[in-house]
Amino acid sequence: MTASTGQTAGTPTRPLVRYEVGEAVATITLDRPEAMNALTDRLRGELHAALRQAAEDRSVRAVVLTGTGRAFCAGQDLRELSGAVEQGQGIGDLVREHYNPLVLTITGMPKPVVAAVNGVAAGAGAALAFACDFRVAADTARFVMAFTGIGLAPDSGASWTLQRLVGPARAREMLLLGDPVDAARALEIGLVTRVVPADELPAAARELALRLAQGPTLAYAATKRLLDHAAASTLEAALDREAELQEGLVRTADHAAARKAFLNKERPRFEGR
Ligand code: T3D
Repeated sequence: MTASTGQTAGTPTRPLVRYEVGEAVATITLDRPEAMNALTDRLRGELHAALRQAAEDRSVRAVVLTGTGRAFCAGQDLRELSGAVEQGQGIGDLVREHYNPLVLTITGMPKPVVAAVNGVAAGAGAALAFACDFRVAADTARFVMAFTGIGLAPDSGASWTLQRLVGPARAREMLLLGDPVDAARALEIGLVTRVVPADELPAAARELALRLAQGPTLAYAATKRLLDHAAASTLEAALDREAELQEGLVRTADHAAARKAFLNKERPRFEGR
């Protein structure tokens, strides 16, 4: 088990992101419930550090991203944003330097990421959940594409991810109208994988993450890369890329073990290598 320290320049502060590892699953918890886990500069920094730690730690084979309290994440902290805008800070650079790397670290994570959406997910907070491989939601969760509500357009990849998850018409409706989409509707439109009673969410998300953590990690990483590549390529290019990655995977210990297990009519034991 490890946890972030939240220490900055000798001033002890409570961490805003908790990082815990157990049974090859890293659980990253946004822990600023008093402001619905809204993203401040510090929280984004701690989140990025936790995501990078999970990406780099080869003993971690699946990741859960969740929040404390009644929100998953309410997006950009609007109090901090007001201060920044009033001081003349450019938002384009903030998005490029702070939000985009977060999204790319999640989508580029070489292991599966499960969002355990424990409550409201708004704006960039919802976009973080969309960047994950799975979304398991509490029945109390809701998604609010809050961008236009504050006179902004989607960022953090929501214009890209949402329409791939629910189709262009529904994405357009959600992004233009900004009406909350509750958990039941989210399940209906394919935005989430599963909805469970709120008190069962941690166990349900962990169960999925544990299953993934016992799987062929390198094959999962390759599958994610192939899907992302195929989303912006021709069939010919996708076929080429499949052949290229398959070439590497066929040499892995996990593939050798699975081949042997199949021939012996046994269940394979994957070690993620
Ligand atoms: O580069 C950039 O910085 C731009 C990037 C933008 C990316 C974005 O994420 S834009 C979208 C930003 N987020 C929002 O606009 C969402 C704002 N919040 C809401 O719409 C609602 O609060 C929620 C739908 C999330 C939840 O509604 P509800 O009724 O359940 O709760 P509430 O009463 O509105 O909020 C509870 C508390 O959380 C409240 O604080 P208080 O009054 O009890 O002290 C509220 O101010 C605080 N809170 C909620 N969202 C934010 C927030 N505080 C700061 N920033 C927030 N985003």
